Amino acid sequence: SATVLAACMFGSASAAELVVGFSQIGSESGWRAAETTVTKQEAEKRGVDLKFSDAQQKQENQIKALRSFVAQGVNAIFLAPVVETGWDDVLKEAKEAEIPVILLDRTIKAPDDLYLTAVTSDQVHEGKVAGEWLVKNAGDKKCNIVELQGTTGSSPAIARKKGFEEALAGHENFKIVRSQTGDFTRSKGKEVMESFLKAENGGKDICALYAHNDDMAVGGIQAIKEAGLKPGKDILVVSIDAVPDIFQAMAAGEANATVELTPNMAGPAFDVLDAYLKDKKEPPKWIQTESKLYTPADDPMKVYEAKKGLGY
Ligand code: GZL
Repeated sequence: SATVLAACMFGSASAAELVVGFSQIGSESGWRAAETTVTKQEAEKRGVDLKFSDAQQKQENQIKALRSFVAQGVNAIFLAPVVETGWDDVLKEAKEAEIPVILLDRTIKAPDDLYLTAVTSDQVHEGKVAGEWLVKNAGDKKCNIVELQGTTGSSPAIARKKGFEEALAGHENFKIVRSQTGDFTRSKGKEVMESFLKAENGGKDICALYAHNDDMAVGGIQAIKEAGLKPGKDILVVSIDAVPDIFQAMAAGEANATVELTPNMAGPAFDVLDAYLKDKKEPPKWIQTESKLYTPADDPMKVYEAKKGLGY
């Protein structure tokens, strides 16, 4: 736009004129919906003109969106990359156009000069915290675990599996007997859990469900109940995100632990972008957000009330 052009011609754009293109994966989970809400709120707070694109979880739509942002001459791009690979070409185009790219909530496998920084949690740590809770709380009997993985090829699915397995190492009585993607959605999580229950003696041989996000866990809880078993008791339920609905499940005794992921990746991203546009100093390649374990001992309905309405 003319304002952006003027800003570019006469020095760096100030926050008032900043135009940022945001390629969001979609709204597959409550957590992702909250991230979108918070990103728009953070942009509003800073007077940033946010160009928003929802890719319906398709990488080709994200690549199209990035090309359109480059053509528009935005000042910066935020990208939540649905999968880890396939970004080099389009990120090279953004680099040639001297448009900095900041990754939100997921990482990619690409030369790190193709993006300014990544604002994400430590996803291996999240999986490890979930696994350590289970090892500590499932008793010393044989514990057969079923795993609902996140989107195939996404950094959280790869990392959360790795961290969880690290926690199980050395504890021979804990074993992942079935593992399949539920694509981070409730409906797919329920569908896959139904198949796990059928395959494992109606669920009687399953000690625990580990889901890479709460939405798949909530779908799994539904399937466990429909199979006539008690989630949270017959089958322990451990997941990640700390969205409001998992706290309702905890209050009902149907879920046992979740690892919190903040939906506010945009705040730190805008801060590092402002600093970079001012002094062109390269920030660290990773801005890490904190994780926190919640269990039913943490007054779940109080947490639910606090989180409800934050855009989930
Ligand atoms: C993790 C993020 C994941 C959430 C899911 O950083 O990418 O994507 O855990 C969402 O809820 O689908």
